[in-house]
Amino acid sequence: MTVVLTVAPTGPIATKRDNPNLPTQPHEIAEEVHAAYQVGAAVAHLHFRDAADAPTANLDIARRTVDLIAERCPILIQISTGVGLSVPFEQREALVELRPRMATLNPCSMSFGADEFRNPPTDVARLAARMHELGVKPELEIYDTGHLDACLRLRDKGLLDDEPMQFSIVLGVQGGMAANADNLLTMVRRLPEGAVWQVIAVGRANHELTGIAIALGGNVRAGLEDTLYLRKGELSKGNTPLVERAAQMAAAYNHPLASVAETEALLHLPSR
Ligand code: KMH
Ligand code: ZN
Repeated sequence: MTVVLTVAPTGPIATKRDNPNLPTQPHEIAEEVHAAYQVGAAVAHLHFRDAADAPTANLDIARRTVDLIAERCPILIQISTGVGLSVPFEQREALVELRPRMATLNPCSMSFGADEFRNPPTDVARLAARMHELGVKPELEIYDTGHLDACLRLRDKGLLDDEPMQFSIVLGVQGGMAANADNLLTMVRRLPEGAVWQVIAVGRANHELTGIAIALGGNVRAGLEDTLYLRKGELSKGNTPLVERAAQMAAAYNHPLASVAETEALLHLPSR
């Protein structure tokens, strides 16, 4: 049983004030992704920042970052269409025009900490259809049981590539499910037959839930998007210590990390 390890180096919320090792600029992100690839990550989940470090869907910045990564390693690129809470949906959805191998699809609006994450149903359906047209594999971000149901409705309307469906079970966002094993198990049990899934455990429970997900046969994500700390009170010195820790956990459970080629095959990624 292999584990697909995704690095999420940046995210939409944290700043260098929260952790000075957060990569925000294209060359910084590319260096961190390359280091993650070298310790076993097969997928890079990307958010972009402008010159002032604010979240952006700017296509030039996105293209530059993806190119810098491609110069360094063949890791699979997954662009976040979540982008940032203040970025309009029309800008977010344009990122899939770059035709990354994968992109996230957030099916529902929700509270997100003190803010709102707006994913109106008609916009989500349009983005799903466009990703389907472009051959961009969706990673479905589910923060609650109703989000899974929304994805199944999109599938039933023929708007999703369901061979196989790929889910991120997101735990620990204030506004979504709390980060505990009970919620993770509930979601895993509800997934459709044949689905591929990973856990995204935000905050303090990141380490424990990553371990539980590996034990259950799931995939995992590691990086500063999900936790800024290696352990309580100790900021992670970049993404590599978090990615290494997840890789070590997979090794301890005897679940080898999936290579890029194995991940492409597992997810039936359309070739480029
Ligand atoms: N930031 C995570 C809570 C996305 O980028 O589309 C969820 C996430 C979603 O990674
Ligand atoms: Zn993200």
